[in-house]
Amino acid sequence: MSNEYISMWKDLGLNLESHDALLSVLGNAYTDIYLAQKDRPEGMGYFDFVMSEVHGLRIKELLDEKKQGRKIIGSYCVFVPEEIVLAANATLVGLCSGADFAMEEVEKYLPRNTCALIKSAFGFKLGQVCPYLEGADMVVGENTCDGKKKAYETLGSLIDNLYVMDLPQMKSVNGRELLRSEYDRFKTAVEKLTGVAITFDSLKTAIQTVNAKRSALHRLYTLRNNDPAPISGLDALLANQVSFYDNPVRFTQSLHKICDELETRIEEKKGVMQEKTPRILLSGCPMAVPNWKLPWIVETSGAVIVGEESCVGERGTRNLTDDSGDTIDALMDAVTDRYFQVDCAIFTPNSDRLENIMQMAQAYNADGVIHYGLQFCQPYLMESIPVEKMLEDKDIPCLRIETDYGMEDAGQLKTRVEAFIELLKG
Ligand code: BJ8
Repeated sequence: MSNEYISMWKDLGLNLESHDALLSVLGNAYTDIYLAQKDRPEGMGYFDFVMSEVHGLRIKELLDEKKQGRKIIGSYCVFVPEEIVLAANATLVGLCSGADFAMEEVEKYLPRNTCALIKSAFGFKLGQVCPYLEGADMVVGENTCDGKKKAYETLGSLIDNLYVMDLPQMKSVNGRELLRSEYDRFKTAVEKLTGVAITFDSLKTAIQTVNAKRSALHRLYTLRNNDPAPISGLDALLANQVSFYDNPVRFTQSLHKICDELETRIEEKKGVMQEKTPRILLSGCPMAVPNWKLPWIVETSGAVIVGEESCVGERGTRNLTDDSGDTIDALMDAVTDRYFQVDCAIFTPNSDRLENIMQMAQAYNADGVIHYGLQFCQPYLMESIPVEKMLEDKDIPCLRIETDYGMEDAGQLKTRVEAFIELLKG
């Protein structure tokens, strides 16, 4: 590890010993899960590099930007509009994490039966191992599920720059009004933080930048409907995960390069697995880095993942923001309308999600759906039952998985996934 990085982490207040331990676990998992895959597109080399530098070069870049006066805003949810952040000349980074850390400490602050995603966020804070969190000028929490909502009250006692955004629970006229007023309030807070007034032009440009990133991801998603699959689900998940950290313009260019390569692969009928490999749609809770357990189990059990109905996937990127408005007010409306379509399970009722799952299963020719619910995540575990029922009614097999970030259940999960894949082979 370069001395430059070590002093950078020290200056951020990281616990160097714990941070080393985390990086070593992350590096080993990446080697065993990602680098062990066969026939990966060459363009994935870019994402391998980004991941190898996720706490190094990327942090240095962000800190260099900070020296130039640019602010960093961290978020735990796809309801935080990147458009508004970019328009104020700030950078948005994802803070959700997909690994258990400092769990004993965490359980002094949160009940044991809290989902792994929330616990992980606390573990990374209490263990002082997240340079994104430590480097952020503002951390945005959101009133989504009860777990997060209440956890932010406690997180606010551990960090001094938490901003909490209220969110509607229903897709009603009032709900939409609440979202719009919360985005106005957020815009004002970001302007205050950055000292930059958001203008019509800066918001329009930001919308176009974020739309371009999402469109590149859409291109990737569409290419995955080919058989043989030109890219693994693990690698596509990685692209989605990296989209939360990377510079958006560079990310978009790199992803298009991979898509060019995938198009050639498709023409040559070259895939990561053989033709007619069972195709799985994953649906449910978001998978943050380094939460690769279930995709790894699925893709080492004889199936390929062809889509992610998740916030680290299509739920987070499906919709573009209309940039055709001719006033700042119209653009703020467009931002609101775009996010109001996100079909998170915190909404009630949430029938859009069922329709979107069905649409994705059909578009990607999925043979089956695996619903991924984190233990103690009531919104997604509750919704998994109507999801399964709807799919069964359409003769699409569904396997409901409930798990956490630990590896203790990996063997048992593999047995269930293998049995499901056998069923799909029929
Ligand atoms: S928009 S999915 S990113 S809230 S897993 S913390 S729901 S108990 S993450 Fe999410 Fe925004 Fe919705 Fe997406 Fe709660 Fe469930 Fe835990 Fe969750």
